[in-house]
Amino acid sequence: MDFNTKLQNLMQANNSLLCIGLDPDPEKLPTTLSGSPDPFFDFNQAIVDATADLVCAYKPNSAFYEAHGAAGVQSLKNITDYIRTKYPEIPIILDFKRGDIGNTNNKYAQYAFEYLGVDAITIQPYQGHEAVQSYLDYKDKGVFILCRTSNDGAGEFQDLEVDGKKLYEVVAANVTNHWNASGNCGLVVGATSPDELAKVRNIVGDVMNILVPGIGAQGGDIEATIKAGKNSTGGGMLINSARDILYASPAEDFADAARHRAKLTVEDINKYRS
Ligand code: OMP
Repeated sequence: MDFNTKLQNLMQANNSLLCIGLDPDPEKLPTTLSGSPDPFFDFNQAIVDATADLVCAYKPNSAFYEAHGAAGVQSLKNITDYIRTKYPEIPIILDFKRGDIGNTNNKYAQYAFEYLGVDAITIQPYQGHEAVQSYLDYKDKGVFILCRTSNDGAGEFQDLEVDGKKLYEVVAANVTNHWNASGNCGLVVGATSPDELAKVRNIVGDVMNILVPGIGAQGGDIEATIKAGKNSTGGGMLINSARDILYASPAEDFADAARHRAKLTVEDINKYRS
């Protein structure tokens, strides 16, 4: 089953646009996990088991695993294998924001789609359409392209004017009109800039999925985000939250607390979808 169908099915089944970021940080993990041979796996497994019926996807960010070398990459492999086996209906998006010449992108794609077996990835568009074709050729996989990011300095390049348009608007238009021949592209737009999100939705039309990080720990407003980014059926967005849910409690009850926070987040999101 291709990524978009898998995502759509789960959005409907769970009535959810929530994507939980699996970004384990050793300094924030409950001390009860400190004796474990793979604390990241145990933490992620508990979070996934507690929230599987509340999400439309999980998004592990590769940095949190790569930072710990081979053991970290093994933890990432362990949790992606676990989700694919125990919850095959849940899409996994590897957040790694790669981008290089095509010959090198082939290898990044092999790592993500074949070694880890994830359903979708995030990439950066700086090297252009020809270079990212390596990813787009995996027609069953989702490819989320950075468009207008959530960080404070996002505008330094992304808001530059090119032929009367902002660079992020050019990215949105090119992806929609030229990159999406197989229908497997999505865009990343931060929840911290709802005006830009509304412009991107306007450019991409109704069908394209937009991955929206920046609610929760980064302070993005859920009402403004949903109103700006939803499509005509109240969907077409994956609203990502990591720290706010993962670390809702620092204690042994962390998974229950994460479930509670995730449930409130889904309810809050759904208030503004219709
Ligand atoms: P929290 O701020 O903890 O909810 O995590 C946000 C996650 O989304 C992190 O993994 C970020 O790397 C990622 N992210 C952004 O925060 N801003 C962006 O513009 C893009 C991403 C992303 O591509 O997911």
